[in-house]
Amino acid sequence: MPPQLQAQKQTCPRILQGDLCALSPHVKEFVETNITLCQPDFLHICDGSDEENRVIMKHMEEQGIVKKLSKYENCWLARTDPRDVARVESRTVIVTQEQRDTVPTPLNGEASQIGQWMSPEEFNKAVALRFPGCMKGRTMYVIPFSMGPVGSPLSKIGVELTDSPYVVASMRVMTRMGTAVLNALGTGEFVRCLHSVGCPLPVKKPLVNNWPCNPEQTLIAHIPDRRLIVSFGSGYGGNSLLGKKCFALRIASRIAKDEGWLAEHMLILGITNPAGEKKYMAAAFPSACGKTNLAMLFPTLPGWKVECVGDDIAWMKFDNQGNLRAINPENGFFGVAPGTSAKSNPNAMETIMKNTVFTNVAETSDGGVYWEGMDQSLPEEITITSWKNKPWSSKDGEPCAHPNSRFCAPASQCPIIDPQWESPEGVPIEAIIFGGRRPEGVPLVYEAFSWQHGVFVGAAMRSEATSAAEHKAKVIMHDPFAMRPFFGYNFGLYLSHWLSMADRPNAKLPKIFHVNWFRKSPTAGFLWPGFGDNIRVLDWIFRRVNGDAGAIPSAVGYLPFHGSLNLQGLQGDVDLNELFSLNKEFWQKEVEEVRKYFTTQVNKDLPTEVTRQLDLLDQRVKQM
Ligand code: TSX
Ligand code: MN
Repeated sequence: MPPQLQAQKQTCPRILQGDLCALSPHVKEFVETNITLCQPDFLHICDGSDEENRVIMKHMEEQGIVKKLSKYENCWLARTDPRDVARVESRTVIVTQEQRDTVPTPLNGEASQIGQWMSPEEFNKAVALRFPGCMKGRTMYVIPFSMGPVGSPLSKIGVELTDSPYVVASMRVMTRMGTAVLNALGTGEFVRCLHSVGCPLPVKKPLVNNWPCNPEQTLIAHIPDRRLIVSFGSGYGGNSLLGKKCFALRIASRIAKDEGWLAEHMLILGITNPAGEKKYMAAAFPSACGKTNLAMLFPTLPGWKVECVGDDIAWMKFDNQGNLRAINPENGFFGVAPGTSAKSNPNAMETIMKNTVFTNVAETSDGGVYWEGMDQSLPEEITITSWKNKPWSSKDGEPCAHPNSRFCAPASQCPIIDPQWESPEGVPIEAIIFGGRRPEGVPLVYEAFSWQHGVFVGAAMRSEATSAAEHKAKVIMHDPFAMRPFFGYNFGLYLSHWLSMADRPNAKLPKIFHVNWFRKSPTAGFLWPGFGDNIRVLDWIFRRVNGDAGAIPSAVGYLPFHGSLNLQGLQGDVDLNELFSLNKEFWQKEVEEVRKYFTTQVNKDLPTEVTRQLDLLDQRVKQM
């Protein structure tokens, strides 16, 4: 312990719940060290019970942090400080001895777009500037949590210390939390997670919406070598629910590299054909592609059934039989609310009717929720209060809900949750799907020629996004494997790790596909109806995996053979020629853009096999 901390007055917090001495020595030491550092007035060791949750929600209600939504059962609305509404990439870092362990060194001293490094020295300084006394006047909650079903060989345990009751309530939904986890942990290893909103009491400035945060000093740091996550200044989502992006993606991707498995930003779905045959697929999409909607698809093709295992993260490991087994490490959905409707995702709408924490959505005068794209007309007498807690009318020109507003709901409540979703051995993945929002040039679906080609397809992923907040223009951004903000180590090494799966002696490598629901015609709108009709694409993928759907090789990969996509009963007509057309000039530009990205951003860490796959694509495009 640094001497300046030793000199500080040692005070013991009053214990509100739990028994410090009953914790395993490692957990106890982690808690005590951070009590000394953060100096909370109270300590609460979470047991995960209903009663505990009831008390915490009531306590937050009294403090004006959340409001009960009378229209539903046990649903709550939180409004944040408008400065704390999203993950902050600019303040998210990975701490390693060498910079190159975190990020590839870009060419010509450019800044890396695939992660941010901080040195251990700088990290120590940053902690010393922020954490001493940061929980004064507050309660430190100890949250033991399991990512994955408690006791599964694929699961991992974490302990989050936080001074935010909102985090406790959300972690209870998003993870398995409480006494059962401490029992499963025993004296074993766990990921250490420390979180503070960075607002000791009494507050220096009045709070906005009773939402404590410290945007000037926000920092989310990951120390993979120490299996440690340290987050300060933000109470929001991925910044504060440390089991999710910080643990299940960034830290887990590093653990997965060390242990020979994959931690990915992927949904997992089960799909059953009319003959009753079932397969599981995993899919990675950048934001704004409707990942949660696909995870809960309501198919338009008769006889098909889709069931949901997870909507965001997949942990996948080859078993002894060589099958790729996947679990969803999460226990809930932390989904974007705007755009979710009875049309786009009826299953999500049903999931969020009880036991759900909403954040930054609008509220109706009858105690319900509302947002853009909910697609529900309201009775005339109902009025709306915006996420900023102001009366709202559609003429205001501002959205009623924040575009990044969320629902946080238990996965078990999803009407189509898969019967195997908590299976400790995981579900067998037979297809991996990459996708992007590509208005131009990229066909509805194609299949990679090989595992190596598939890894290249993942590495070359791009998607349309609204660029930084300053300008609203749409740009096509690189988002390899939909992991750009979530890599826990050097992306070049990550690619080598993916390629190395092909060297496993008995691995049954899933086929890899790329889909694009968002191609537009030069004259009119979207070429593909999307949503429930995406089952037609999944059906083709299903039959490709079984070896009974036709395909023709093209420059980019295998395309569906003419007539092999089931279009029976499709409302309106689809211009298949346009939807699948390949344009030589477009793909030449795409190759050059991807080459530029690989050369400048991945530089010396790009595996030669990925360069080879790019060269092969280049040659095939030249022969078009
Ligand atoms: O989620 C979407 N999916 C996947 C569904 C399983 N969205 C919404 C994206 C925003 C998060 C889509 N939007 C999809 C899609 O497949 N496709 C589109 C584009 C689109 C929008 C509207 C129509 C067609 C395509 N048609 C009409 O509105 C009638
Ligand atoms: Mn996500």
